[in-house]
Amino acid sequence: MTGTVTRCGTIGMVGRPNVGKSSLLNRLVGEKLSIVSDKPQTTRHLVTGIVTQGDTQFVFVDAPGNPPRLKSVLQKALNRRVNEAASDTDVVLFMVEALRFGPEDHAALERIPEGQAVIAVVNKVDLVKPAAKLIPFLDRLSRTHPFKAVIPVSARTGRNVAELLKVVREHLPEGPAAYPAESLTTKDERFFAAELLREKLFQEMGQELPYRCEVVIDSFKEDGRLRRIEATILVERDSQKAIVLGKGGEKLKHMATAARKDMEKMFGGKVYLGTWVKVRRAWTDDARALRQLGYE
Ligand SMILES: Nc1nc2c(ncn2[C@@H]2O[C@H](COP(=O)(O)OP(=O)(O)OP(=O)(O)O)[C@@H](O)[C@H]2O)c(=O)[nH]1
Ligand SMILES: [Mg+2]
Repeated sequence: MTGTVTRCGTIGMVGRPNVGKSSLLNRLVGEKLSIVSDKPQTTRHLVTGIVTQGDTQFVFVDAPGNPPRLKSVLQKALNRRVNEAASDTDVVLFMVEALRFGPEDHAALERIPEGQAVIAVVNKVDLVKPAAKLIPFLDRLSRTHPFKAVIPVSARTGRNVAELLKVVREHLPEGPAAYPAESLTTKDERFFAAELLREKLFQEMGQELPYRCEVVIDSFKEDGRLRRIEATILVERDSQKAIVLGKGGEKLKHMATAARKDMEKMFGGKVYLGTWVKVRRAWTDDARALRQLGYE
């Protein structure tokens, strides 16, 4: 019931890469919306996750990890997205990993404009043993910035996530819901199709290659209950294309199958997924190519 909502607001999720922003978004919404990997800089888009609970609607905005070094045009575009999540929202969750606060975390905190309401979220507390080790860390963190609150959580186990929602609610503006109560996101299936395939590249390829890859959906057609999706993986060099394909195309086949299964689960119906690999030289540093790929 949209009419009963009395609080609604946007919550930006920022922090250095790999602290678990996307994992927390997924935990909060209860659906896997944002792709996750153990490699930094997995997220490249602003992914909205909507939670409607009682009289409150939370609109979370998962952002890319604060780019550690600004080299490419792509990283500059990611940086603008971080700024958007940090500035154009009602509240910011500044995320760090338990027992770790380094220069990259500091840089991410600096990016949040003065006067913005910031809640520090200390993630991955499931890794802290014994738990008492966390206390001095929380204490030190709370002295680095006038945070509204410092909340330890685990996106992995869900620990304290309900408490986090309670605290966030206190900082949301009053007003009616912006979206129907059953909405989970503002992104469409085409977006998630590209993301799920990109996730497999992050999970299966080596340390450098995922950063040279992008996924473009060439066509997305609904044919009765079947979704026919054609996707192209862009790489920067022929040698990278060979690695993505693997021997006899086996690697690509394996990744495409995993992505297709995830899509079927998310969309609740059969998917045909056709995949190609194409070389687009230096796309990560080509402003025109990036604009065409949706990085304004
Ligand atoms: N043990 C543990 N691992 C976690 C937790 N949350 C996330 N992770 C792991 O941390 C890694 C990074 O998680 P992501 O959610 O992709 O992190 P992110 O901050 O969105 O990263 P970027 O998009 O690259 O900025 C993954 O391997 C996750 O499985 C947690 O609460 N506990
Ligand atoms: Mg992420």
